[in-house]
Amino acid sequence: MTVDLYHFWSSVCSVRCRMALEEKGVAWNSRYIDLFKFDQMEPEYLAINPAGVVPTLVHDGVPIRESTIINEYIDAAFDGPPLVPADPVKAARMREFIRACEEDFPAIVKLTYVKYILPKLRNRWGDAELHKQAARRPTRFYKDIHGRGIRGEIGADELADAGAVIEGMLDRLDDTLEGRAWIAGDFSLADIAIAPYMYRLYALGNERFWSADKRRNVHDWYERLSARPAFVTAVSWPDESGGGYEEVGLKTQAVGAAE
Ligand SMILES: N[C@@H](CCC(=O)N[C@@H](CS)C(=O)NCC(=O)O)C(=O)O
Repeated sequence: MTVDLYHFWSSVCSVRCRMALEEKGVAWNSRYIDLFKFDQMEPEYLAINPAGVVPTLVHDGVPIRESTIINEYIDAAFDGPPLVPADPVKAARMREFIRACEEDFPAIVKLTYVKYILPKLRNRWGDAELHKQAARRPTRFYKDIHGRGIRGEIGADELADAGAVIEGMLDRLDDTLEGRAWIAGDFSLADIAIAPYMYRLYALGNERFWSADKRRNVHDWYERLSARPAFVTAVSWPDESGGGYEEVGLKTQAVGAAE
């Protein structure tokens, strides 16, 4: 049996799948797709993921795409602790939460792009190359974000809107966690779906949004979440091009929620 994960160190969607694989105890091979070198648009990769995004899981030669679908697949296809609750109502709650996370994804991407990805790309490439690569993106979503980002068109208003979406996400998380340890009751793919967003917010210096006095439930849950070995392994994948988050002044390692 071969399990290959095409992924990138800091990609939130890749973190999701690394965490699910670790939680299940699946042995997997790393196929590194360097988004800062535009590997995601190489023909060999587009052949298994025409959208030119990571991650892709390839199990015995069969590609599975979309991080939340990959995680459902990982849970169903491999032995190990279940990551979908057996109770159908809890499973439905889990999927509702994951769907909401997907809807909030553009807000995380915008914030990330301006504050972290673009500075890293600019350290490596000039404007002409960045414009050229933005135009090559197979999806309208990334053509738009990368194109406007490079032209400096993702301005303060749009970032403030993204911030409001993230505040709403944290409120929803805090409400959902009232009286329970994990989002769907049992630890599940819902906790894994939002885990990398939290880590990214942490890296961007936003963990004050879940300080104990602001969002107590999120604060306590993040302490539990970030103590899980699978979380630590998933978020600690090295930046194989060097530099890591520190290169652009961000924090690196979350082991327990910071105040
Ligand atoms: N809905 C997809 C989204 C995948 C996605 O957008 N991945 C990002 C990294 S988190 C990516 O590959 N971006 C490519 C790029 O920036 O060109 C999933 O959940 O797998």
